[in-house]
Amino acid sequence: MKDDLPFTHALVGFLIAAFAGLLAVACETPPADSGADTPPGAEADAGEATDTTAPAADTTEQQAPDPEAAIIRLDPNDPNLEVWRDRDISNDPPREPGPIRIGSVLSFFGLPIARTIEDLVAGEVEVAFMGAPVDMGVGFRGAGEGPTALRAMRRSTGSMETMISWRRELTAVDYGNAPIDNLSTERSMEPIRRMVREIAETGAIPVIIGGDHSIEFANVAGLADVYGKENVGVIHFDAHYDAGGTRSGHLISHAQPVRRLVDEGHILGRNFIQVGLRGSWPGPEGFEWMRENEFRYHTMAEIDRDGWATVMQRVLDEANDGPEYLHISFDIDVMDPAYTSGTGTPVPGGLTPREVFPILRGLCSENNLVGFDLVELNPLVDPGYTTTLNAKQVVDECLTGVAMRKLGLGSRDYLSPLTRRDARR
Ligand SMILES: [Mn+2]
Repeated sequence: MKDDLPFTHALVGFLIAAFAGLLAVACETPPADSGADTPPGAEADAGEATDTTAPAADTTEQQAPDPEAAIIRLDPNDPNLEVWRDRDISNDPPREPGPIRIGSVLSFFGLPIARTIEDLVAGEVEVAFMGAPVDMGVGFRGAGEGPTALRAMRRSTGSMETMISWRRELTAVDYGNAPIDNLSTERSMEPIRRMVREIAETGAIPVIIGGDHSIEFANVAGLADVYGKENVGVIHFDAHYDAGGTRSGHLISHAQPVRRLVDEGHILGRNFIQVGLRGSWPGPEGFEWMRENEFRYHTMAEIDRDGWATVMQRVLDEANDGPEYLHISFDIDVMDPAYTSGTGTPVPGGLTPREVFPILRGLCSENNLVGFDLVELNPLVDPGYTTTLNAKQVVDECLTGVAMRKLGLGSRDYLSPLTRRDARR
């Protein structure tokens, strides 16, 4: 009998909590339309839909539940409250600044490692990879392992399409991972943004490997800090538009970075170009919001009707008709799940590698690329490493484009004469 007591207590506690919950629901007024959008059938979607159950302001005599009362606050007296924010380099041996080559340590594409801003400057680094292993923005584990998976991939770069090896043409390093709070997407944004800013301030291109798509906010805000608000355009490759409204009160998750960037004034809607949208989200409200904000977007429906060749030219032309600086945010789920099952919210009917690789070379060679992120790679659900392999190639094609531009070959049509039939002697 004694053993049953804790269970009885728990049961009573549960019943009280359940009753209080019912009461709270009964007291709630219907949610006001606050920009949150829920499409038909969104509940059944894989998790990027927004939540519209937030209580509206209550002016009646009935007491609305106080959302603050349910929040367990951070302990302000924890001596470790903020220490995670800075990368600890105190144990590094004294050395001259500059990129470090360490034989067997895994790094993106086997690149040398940089630890400090001084390393980036001394090495005249042009491209600095960084990991941003956030996965709370999806709501489950896995995307945070993306940087580790990509570092473990084979190191080869370049391809016979162009016969250009970006690793030979560009000075690139692995700048390590951004410090994040594993338990909070909100708290992780600032240190990622700071690290992006550090890299961009040296003139290098940050290539940020996620991590879930919440980091697009930190990445683009960090670039806008350096290049100026409204001076950066973004190509957002994604099955989802990621401009959802408030979600259980949260203003950042992998479904919301675009909305925050526009709402905070970092990027103008008309400088956002969305490619690959499909599935059940967003519904009409989301598309109306994009139209009001002058977004340019290309759905899979448009691609299916007009053909990829046509839509690809449209996107490349639109990218040339924008601000001086360009960031590309590439959600691996823009590609079809046949190629990218290893991601959190796959949607059938996506792009193929054959479609994605040339547009990335074109965009990265024709534009002044100042940032690139690859997000939503989840190696824990990637049997056969198919997704990781494609993710690596996505990054590779973009940097090939950057190298093409440096070599004066910046053109969407450029291919090596050696691999073109029409150039055969
Ligand atoms: Mn996304």
